Amino acid sequence: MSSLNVKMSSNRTLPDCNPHLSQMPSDFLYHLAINIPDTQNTAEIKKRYGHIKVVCLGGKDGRMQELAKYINQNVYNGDSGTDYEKNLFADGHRYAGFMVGCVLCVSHGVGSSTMSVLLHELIKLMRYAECEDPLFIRIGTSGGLGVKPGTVVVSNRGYNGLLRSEYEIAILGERVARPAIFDERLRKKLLACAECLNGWDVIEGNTMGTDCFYEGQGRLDGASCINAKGAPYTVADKLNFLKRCHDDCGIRNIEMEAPMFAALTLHCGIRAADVCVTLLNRLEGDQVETPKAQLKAFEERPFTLVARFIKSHILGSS
Ligand code: R2B
Ligand code: URA
Repeated sequence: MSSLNVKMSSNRTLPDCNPHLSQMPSDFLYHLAINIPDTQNTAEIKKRYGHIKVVCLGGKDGRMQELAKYINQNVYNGDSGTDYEKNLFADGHRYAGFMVGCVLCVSHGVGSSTMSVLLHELIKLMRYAECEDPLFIRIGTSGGLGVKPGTVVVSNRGYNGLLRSEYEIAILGERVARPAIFDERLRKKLLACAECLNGWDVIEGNTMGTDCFYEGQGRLDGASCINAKGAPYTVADKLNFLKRCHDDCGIRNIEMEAPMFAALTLHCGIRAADVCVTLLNRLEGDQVETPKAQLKAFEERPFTLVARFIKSHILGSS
């Protein structure tokens, strides 16, 4: 079912990442406000979510609602037969989720901590619903490195701010580092959908995901701009760092979730991809000043690629 050879529990397609789950009689997915009253009989949740094949994730509620609309129009020719405007996770007041056919579009907020809470609960939801090999695709925005604004980057690996391709987390007071690699098969299929696009590029590259938008991404325009030695860092320091990212690590874009997203999905046996449009070239500046209309057009680029992928590889018609 996945690129990882995970051991399955006996009664469902659940990788054995948490042996406690099978001992829990019920499970409340708190941030989604979804109750699993009987973990041994999940027929109801299977009826609602068991057909999901792709989970699309993006930062903003509104963008995910737009994506559901876009998929209804462009994948299902306006006739998905689903109420794609209904926010399924409204009662949790944290994230928004919209179902369109076999696709679930969910917002994850900014950064790894908010997205990881969501991922834990969504992965469990997919498992309780016995979804078969659901694909998780993040559709996001990012800062580019040496690429034209508007370029879409399909990530190979995530890199953290220390330029390591891993996600580091403290578990029980100890450092745990997990590899941050996206699924190769899914990445290749997405890249193959990039033919004949209207004047914009889709490239493969590594993606740095930081915990801080400002100093973490080497910006000079945050409330603070101070290096590890306690001194202000300069334009030259920033450019040196960004060039190292580009030349030594093959990083082509910077956002705030890639290492965690790659690592947690790989660890849990979920095939995942990160597809982000670049809003600016970070070698040329820090401020995101993309005009509203341009931002909308740029944000639609990953929609186009992912919709093509779903149409040809998931629904099998192009
Ligand atoms: C890209 O954009 C957001 C920050 O503005 C963050 O979620 C990300 O990864
Ligand atoms: N999102 C980021 O995290 N960084 C950018 O530069 C732009 C969008």
